[in-house]
Amino acid sequence: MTLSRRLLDEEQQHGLPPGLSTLLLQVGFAAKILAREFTRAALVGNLGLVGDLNPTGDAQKKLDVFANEAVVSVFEETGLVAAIVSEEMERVKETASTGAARYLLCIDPLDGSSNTDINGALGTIFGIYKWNGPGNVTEQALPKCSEQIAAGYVMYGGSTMLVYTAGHGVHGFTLDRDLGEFLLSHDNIRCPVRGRYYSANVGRYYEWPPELRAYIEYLTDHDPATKRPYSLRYTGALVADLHRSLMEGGVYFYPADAQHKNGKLRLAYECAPLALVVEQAGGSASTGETRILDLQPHSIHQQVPFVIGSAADVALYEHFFRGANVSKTAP
Ligand code: FDP
Repeated sequence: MTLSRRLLDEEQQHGLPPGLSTLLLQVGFAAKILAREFTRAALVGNLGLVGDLNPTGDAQKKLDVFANEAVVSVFEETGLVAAIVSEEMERVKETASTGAARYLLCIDPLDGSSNTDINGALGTIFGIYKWNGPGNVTEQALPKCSEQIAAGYVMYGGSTMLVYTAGHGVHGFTLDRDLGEFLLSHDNIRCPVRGRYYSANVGRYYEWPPELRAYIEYLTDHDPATKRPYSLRYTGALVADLHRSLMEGGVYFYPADAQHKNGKLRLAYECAPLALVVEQAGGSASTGETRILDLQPHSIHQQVPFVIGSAADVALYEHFFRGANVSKTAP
């Protein structure tokens, strides 16, 4: 089943808001453009740095710039998007159709930039909100995370996958390059309640508080009854690590550390969209203290501490994070 056919069915069954399926199809179109460029980047001189920093201080890669320009033009041409918040743009971008358009798009065009030059997995993350018409653009571009009406990601790995939710479960599509179509490969994805994997930059272990170090001690302790030790999987791309947790169970976390006092990951276009996807699949996502979808962003590039994945694994992280138990025992 193609993406367009699946969206048509969802529209008939659940009555999606007008134009939403067009936007989700455009995600697919953008993904095809990006997948093609990522595949040939090494051959056409499109790897490496531009020389600038993005709004949160990361060195911009040529592919970051390409991906941003591609998604902006693909969504602008729909006439459905009033404003775009992107990791690569300092300010909210108002489109030519701001007056009439219905939606706000929050997007990380290229997740996992450090992987571009080593042929590693990459991603695109997006969240869609209703746009409430004229008014202060900056204020309107900061809706509460729970107001997202659709979200998802694209993963560029061994194959290119598009995973989305429009509030009726989570569905995964794989790009058939010969057909040029995304085909349904993972219908109604459910995140296992508990996994065997954890994903984190453990190189920052000594920058984490004792509560989190105790959590790592717990995960890596030997106890076959609770399937420990957990195995470490960290690709450098949030989308790829999250995808593993979503499919097979497990947990990804990026807490605050010495370099990232408020966490590293961006709330509007990384944490909130993935939180909606994972919750729709039965998992959870929080800062360690507060559910991500309950947050109200105060700025478009706001960073937060982040934990996401299987419900029981996130709950265990939160238990340790609260300092409820800094010994190596579980709740
Ligand atoms: P990147 O900066 O390379 O785009 O989005 C932020 C992110 O990657 C995540 O995809 C990834 O999990 C994390 O940051 C990697 O950060 P570290 O290099 O600090 O581990």
